[in-house]
Amino acid sequence: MFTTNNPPPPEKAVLAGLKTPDQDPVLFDADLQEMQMLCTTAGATVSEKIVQKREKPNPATYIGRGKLREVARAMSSHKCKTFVIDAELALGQVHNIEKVIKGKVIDRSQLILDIFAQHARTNEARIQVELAQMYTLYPRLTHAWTHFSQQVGGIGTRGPGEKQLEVDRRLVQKKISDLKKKLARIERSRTTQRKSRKGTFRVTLVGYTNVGKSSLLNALSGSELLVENKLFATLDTATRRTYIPGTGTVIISDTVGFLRKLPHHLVASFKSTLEVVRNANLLLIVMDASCPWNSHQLQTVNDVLDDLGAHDIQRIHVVNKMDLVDDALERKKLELAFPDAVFISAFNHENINQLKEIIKERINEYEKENSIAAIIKRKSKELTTQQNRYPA
Ligand SMILES: Nc1nc2c(ncn2[C@@H]2O[C@H](COP(=O)(O)OP(=O)(O)OP(=O)(O)O)[C@@H](O)[C@H]2O)c(=O)[nH]1
Ligand SMILES: [Mg+2]
Repeated sequence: MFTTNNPPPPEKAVLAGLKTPDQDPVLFDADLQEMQMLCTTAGATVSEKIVQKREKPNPATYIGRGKLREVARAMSSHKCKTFVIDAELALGQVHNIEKVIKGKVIDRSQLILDIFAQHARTNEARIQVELAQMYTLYPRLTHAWTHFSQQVGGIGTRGPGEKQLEVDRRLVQKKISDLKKKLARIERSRTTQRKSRKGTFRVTLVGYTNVGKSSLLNALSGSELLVENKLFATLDTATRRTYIPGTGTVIISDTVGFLRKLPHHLVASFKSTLEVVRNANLLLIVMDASCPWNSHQLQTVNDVLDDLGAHDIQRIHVVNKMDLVDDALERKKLELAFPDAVFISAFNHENINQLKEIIKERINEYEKENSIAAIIKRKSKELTTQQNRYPA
């Protein structure tokens, strides 16, 4: 008997988005294109994109019922069973949509969680993804039972149902607390490692997903971290030591990429991984020169950094993938849009030495400021001792 090891054909999906009058049209296009890239990353090809213009979402089905029937027709003509929607759906909406399309519907959070689950390689990343899944499951559990008792109602839906809900909720709560304990243990061992590296200057790479953070870490340190044309290729913090001529060794860390409308449970679960952002002496904010909405992406990055409490850490803006911009006018536009940035290519090493030079200057300034701060601290301590010895 012959067996073939061909991988299964990619799952097909119909993708839809809702355009409301209060939305920025540029951001709407960016979001929909991003959803398509998320689908590809998750392993599905988008057979058709459907856009509905509406004043506001339909509370029962999110997009209108007529449009939903159009989705169902598209799914049947493309022979696909998956409908992906650029929205956060309530469980009731999931049920109502699935009844019409006779297939499964996936919302933005679910799609992102699925990618994170596929890409989690280390123990810590797996625990963080599981924690985010539990956080998502918890309110849905309550909703599922409430929904059930409202729908069926009356005799038979009280006692045992409520008890079952209580049992399920307690199980999820217990799981959440176990996962948090495991993460705390990993975090403690990381704090010990960090203490042993105390004194070395710490540079952390941050930025939107797929802009080339891991590629830049490789270019700066000669490492070979995984680089992929996929969203969220990196979920773990990789740390490397590298030599910056004129100053010595620095520690450079790579981080998980950011995304607009990232499910907040996910950010909460990845907080300990992102500690490396708060503990940095210098942030390199990496951007993609070839992305038409890079300034919107920068806004998202700044918002997440504020959320993480990293607003006062000094930063260098780095515009990467300059090898993809040959047009002189386009280069000029980028220089005007990001006047204080360094323009590089991690791919062909354009301006990597210039970037190292700028990092060196920042380290020198930091050390100067630190030594001035140390002198002020020492002098004020001496003054206090003197005042205590010779009170007026
Ligand atoms: N042309 C070009 N492509 C680049 C450059 N830097 C990175 N890339 C490509 O961009 C894609 C993403 O690169 P990564 O380094 O994985 O990006 P990342 O920011 O670490 O992505 P995530 O970990 O998924 O958030 C890959 O296909 C890289 O080959 C560059 O300077 N020029
Ligand atoms: Mg990466």
